[in-house]
Amino acid sequence: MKLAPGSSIVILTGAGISAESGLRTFRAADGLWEDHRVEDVATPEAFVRDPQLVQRFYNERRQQLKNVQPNAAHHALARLEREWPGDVLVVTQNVDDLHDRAGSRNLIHMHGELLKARCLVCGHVCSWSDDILAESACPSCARIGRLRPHIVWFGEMPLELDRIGDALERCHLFAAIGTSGNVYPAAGFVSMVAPGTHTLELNLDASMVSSVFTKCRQGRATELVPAWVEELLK
Ligand code: BV8
Repeated sequence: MKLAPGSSIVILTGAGISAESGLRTFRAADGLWEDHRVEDVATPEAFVRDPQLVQRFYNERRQQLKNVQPNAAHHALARLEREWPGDVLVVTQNVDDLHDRAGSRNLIHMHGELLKARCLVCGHVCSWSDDILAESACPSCARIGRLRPHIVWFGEMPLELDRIGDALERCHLFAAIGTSGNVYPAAGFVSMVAPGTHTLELNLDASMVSSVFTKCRQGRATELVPAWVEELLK
């Protein structure tokens, strides 16, 4: 793929880019956690109904982050951002910190971050690497037991959609990596780019929106992504 230097690139990533780091994807676990459908745990209603269950779901996943590392695909995207003579924006659906640890800076976590907590009283968002407990206090307003994961649940508004929409309209290349195209509005991004924009899907299997992309490559992210970055930078 030949792209003029200075072209801008937007890359959407999903759970598949973190799979080879050992973090389970949603579909692989057929969307189940402790016999609950993820869609039933990752919702504001679930948090009201059973806050301890929802906190435990995120506390366990937050703890998991301490045992995993970014993989070659995360590192390749950070290299692309450093070496490409144009804008590179990574928009991730993932709530892990693997892109951050790989060195991606121009990065949007559109579904929030496991390593952040948000206060239900004052709205303060802070870094949070341990369990969120009933006795946890907000560092800003000091309220006890009013912290939630800074995560976008189903039915909630994803973050920074305006900034993402602008980048999609302006980009010359849109790539989606490791996402099944089930979850909106992320799955609709490929249809938001300007006519004539190159679109590429890198994924283990076909996704729900593969037919919309001008090019699809199937395989593991740790193989496809470094090879694709090498091709672009050549
Ligand atoms: C919104 C944080 C309005 C949580 C997530 C009914 C009621 C309410 C809402 C809806 C409804 N019907 C539809 C909706 C909209 C809903 C939605 O899309 N639901 C789906 C289930 C139908 N969306 C929302 O609610 C969103 N908000 O709509 O608000 C709105 C609309 C427009 C504009 C403004 C406002 C909010 C969605 C965010 C939910 N939160 N994450 C948490 O993590 O706990 S979503 C969560 O699931 C992930 O973040 C991720 O986005 C999604 C999982 O998707 P993927 O990342 O694609 O992962 P998946 O496992 O599915 O696929 C992995 C892929 O990788 C596979 O294809 C596989 O082949 C591939 N793969 C595997 N291994 C590898 C690999 N590829 C390469 N290499 C490998 N090694």
